[in-house]
Amino acid sequence: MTPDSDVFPVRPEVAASAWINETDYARLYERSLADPDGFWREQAGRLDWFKPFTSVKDASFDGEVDVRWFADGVLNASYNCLDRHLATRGDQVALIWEGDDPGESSSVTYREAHEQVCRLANVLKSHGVKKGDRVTIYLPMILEAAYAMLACARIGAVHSVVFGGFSSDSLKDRILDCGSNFLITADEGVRGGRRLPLKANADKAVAACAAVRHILVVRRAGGTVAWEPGRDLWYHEEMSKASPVCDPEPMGAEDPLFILYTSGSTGKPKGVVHTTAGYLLYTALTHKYVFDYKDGEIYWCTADVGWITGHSYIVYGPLANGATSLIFEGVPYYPDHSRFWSVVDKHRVNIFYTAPTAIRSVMREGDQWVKKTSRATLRVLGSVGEPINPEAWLWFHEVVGEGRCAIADTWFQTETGGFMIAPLIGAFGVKPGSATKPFFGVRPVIVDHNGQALEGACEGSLCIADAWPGMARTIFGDHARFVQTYFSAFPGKYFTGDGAQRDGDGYYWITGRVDDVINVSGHRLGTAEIESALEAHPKVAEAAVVGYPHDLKGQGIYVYVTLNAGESPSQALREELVKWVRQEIGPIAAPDQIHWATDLPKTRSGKIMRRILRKIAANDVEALGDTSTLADPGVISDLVGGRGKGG
Ligand code: 6R9
Repeated sequence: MTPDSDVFPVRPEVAASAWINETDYARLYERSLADPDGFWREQAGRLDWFKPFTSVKDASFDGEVDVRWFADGVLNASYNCLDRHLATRGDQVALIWEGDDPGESSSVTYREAHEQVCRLANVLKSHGVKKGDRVTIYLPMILEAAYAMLACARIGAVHSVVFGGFSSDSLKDRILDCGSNFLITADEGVRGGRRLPLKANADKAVAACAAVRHILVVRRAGGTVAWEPGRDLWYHEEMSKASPVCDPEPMGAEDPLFILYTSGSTGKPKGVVHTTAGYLLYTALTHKYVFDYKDGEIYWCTADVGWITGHSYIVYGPLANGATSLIFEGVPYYPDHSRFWSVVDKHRVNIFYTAPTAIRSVMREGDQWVKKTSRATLRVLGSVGEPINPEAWLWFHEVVGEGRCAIADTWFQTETGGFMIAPLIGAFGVKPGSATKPFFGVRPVIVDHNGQALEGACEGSLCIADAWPGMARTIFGDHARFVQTYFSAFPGKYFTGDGAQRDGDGYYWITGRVDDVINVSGHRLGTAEIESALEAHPKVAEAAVVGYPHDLKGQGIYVYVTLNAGESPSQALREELVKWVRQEIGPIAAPDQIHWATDLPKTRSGKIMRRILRKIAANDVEALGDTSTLADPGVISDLVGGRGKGG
C-alpha cells in the first residue's frame, strides 16, 4: 500500500454524464458539513413521507449517545422500495434471480415484487406477527429473502437476517438474543452444487427457543425435511391463501427497521440496530452517487443478504432508487471459473460489486476464464469488505474492466449502514488500495493513541466525528454496550475499530482492524468467539486466536491451543477441532492453522499478549518487541520453536 501511487483519473465522458462531478462533490461535501440540517432536509425529499418531519438532525456522541434523524417524520421502507415506483416503473424488473445452476433464473417486476411482499406481509400478520416483533430470516440467496425483509418492513416487524452459512448454534443464539418468535427459512440452500440443510439447522436451533411459534419454510431444493405440524408452515401454501393487498404500516423515522448481528472484539455477537428513515435515505443516496446509478441499469452486488452489504446494497438502497438488482445464489467457481462473467453477459450487468477475496480467487485461476466472456455492458466495478491489495485492484481494472470501467472501493461497516469512504465515480480519481474520500456528511478523523486528532498526512485510528443518517442507533437490548464499544475509546467520537492513513491528497487508506476482530474473506469474526468455541471442547484448556496474512482470504485464522493435562496433540485432534468450530459457529470460522502450545504468553496480570502471538503467526519473529512484562519469557522460545508443527 503506497499512498503515493498513481491516480487513475475520472474519464471525461464519465465526469460529463455523472450525477456528481468534482466541483459538485467539493461544493456539496462542504455544505453537508457546514449545514447538515439544510443538506439532509433537501436530500430527504427523495423519500416519500406519510407525514413530513420538522426536525432533521438531533444527535450527540457524548454521554448516553443519542442519535435521531427526521425524528417526527412518518414513512414506510417497503412503500419507498416498492409502492411508490408502481406508477412509473411497475413493469420494470426490480429483481433478477440467478440460481446456483446456470440453467435456473427468473425475474420479477416492481409490480410482481410488490404483490409478493404484500402477500407475505399478510401471512406474517395472520400468524400474529405485529409491529415491533422480531422475525428471524435464515434463507439462501433467493427472491424470498428480499420479500421477507420487505414484508417485515411493511408491517413494522424488525427483521434479523442470519447468514445461511451460520450453524444451528449461531442461529439459536441470535434468535434468543433478540427474542424472535417467528422464523423464515428454506428446506435447503443450494450453493456450488451442494445442499445446505437449512431447515434441519433451524429445527435444531428452535428446539432451544421456546418463543418461536412458527417456522415458515420456502421450498427451494425439494428434499424431504422433518415437519412439526402446527409449528411449521409451507411458504407456498400460506402465500396462496393470502390477500395481495396490505397497507404499509406508518412507521416513525426512528422505529427500528432491522437488527443485524456482527462480531466485535469481546463477547458474543452484537445485534446492531438500524432505524427506518436515516438508513433508507443514506443507502439510497450512497448507492446512487457512488456507483453513479442511472435508470435502467442492471446492478449486481454479489454479497449475501446475511451481511450489511446485502441489506444496504442488494435490497434497500437499490430498490429505494427503483433500480434493477440481481440476486445470485451461487459461487464464483461453479460450474466453472467464468461464472461471474457469464452472469454479467447473460443479464447485461452494468455495475458489478464484489469483495477482494472473490477477486483474488478468480484471478488465480488465470485470465482465460475472464477473456472468454464479453463483459461489454460493464461500466462500474466495486469492491468491499476488506482492504483491496493493489495487485487484485489492477487485475480487476485491467483484465475484468479492460481499463474502461470505473473502480469504486467502498469502505463501510455493519454499524455505519452505508458507504463512509468511497469514490463517487464521476467526481474524483482513484488510487489502487485507497477507498478515497468521505461521503457527504461524513467527518473522518484520524487520532493517535492519546485520542489527539492528527492533521494532514498521518496514520492512526479511524474515528468519525459527527453523526450521519445511516448509522446504527444502538445494540439491541444493550445500549450501554453500544456506548462502551464505539464511543468510549475516544470520547465524543465514533471509533470504527479500523486503522487508517491519510495521504497528502486527503485520500484515506484503511489498514485493517486495530482491535481483536479478524477479517476472513471479507467476513468479520471476533477472536473471542472462536476462542470460546474452542474452549468449550472437552480436550482444550485454553485457546488464543489471531489473524495472519493469507493470500486468498486476506486474513487466515491462526489458533494457539493448550490442551488439558493428559491430552496430546495429533492430526486427528486437529481435524476434530476444525470440525468442532465449523459446527459451533459455521464454516467461515474454521481455523486455518492450529499451533499446539504448552503455554501462552501472558502478562503478570494474566492477560494474553496477542501482539506477540500475531507476530509469531505471521512468522515475523525477529521483531517481537517488548517482552519484559511477560510473566514467563521462556514461553516465547517454545512458541517460536513450535511454529508450523502440526499446523
Ligand atoms: C461492509 C462490511 C466491516 C469491516 C471494516 C473494515 C473492513 C470493509 C472495506 C474494509 C478496507 C474496504 N472493510 N470494507 N476495509 N477497505 N473497502 O464489510 O461490513 O462486515 O461490518 O465489516 O470490514 O475492517 O471495519 P462489516
